[in-house]
Amino acid sequence: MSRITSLVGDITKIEADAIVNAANSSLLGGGGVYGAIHRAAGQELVQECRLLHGCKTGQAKITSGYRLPARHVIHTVGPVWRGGDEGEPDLLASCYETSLRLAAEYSCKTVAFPAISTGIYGYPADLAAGTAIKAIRSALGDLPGIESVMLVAFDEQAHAHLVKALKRKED
Ligand code: AR6
Repeated sequence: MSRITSLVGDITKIEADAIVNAANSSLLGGGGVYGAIHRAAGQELVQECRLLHGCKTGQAKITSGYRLPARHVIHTVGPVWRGGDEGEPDLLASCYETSLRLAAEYSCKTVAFPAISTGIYGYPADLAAGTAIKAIRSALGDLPGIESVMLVAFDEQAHAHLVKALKRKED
């Protein structure tokens, strides 16, 4: 069975060893999935984020999950979509890869991702789904400790892009 699955839902409700947050490089403040995760986790999450001194685009940092059902939050910074010729696919792939490597370092077996960069940062959802799945497949090749990666779409339309990309053969 594939270690990668997709579902429609609210990532703040997912019981995984780690959920991934789509943050900005300050790791402090924002709407979208960031706002939802911080509201659900409580004030302590932003306090820990202040100690991290930001994060570069394409990189990831980890904190505790506080009041979330998830044990950890991995904060990654996706690229802003500028048309696709400014390194966006590599940076987006790097978000997924570095998040999974960090999860494995912290012995996480189950990890849930939102569709990074596809909201406020404007990355087209179909392209983002393909890049995400390719990067996850590649990273899982040498991360045997990660048993399950859940891709959490916020609505049916976003989910359809994931389903389509998951059906595609490894490319
Ligand atoms: N569960 C799952 N997915 C969600 C949820 C949720 N509760 N809420 C939103 N989404 P965005 P970005 C989806 O804008 O594009 C922040 O303010 C949403 O529908 O949250 O990476 C940061 O601070 C979309 O598909 O993240 C940055 O400034 C996806 O999550 C900036 O936004 C990502 O949308 C990052 O922008």
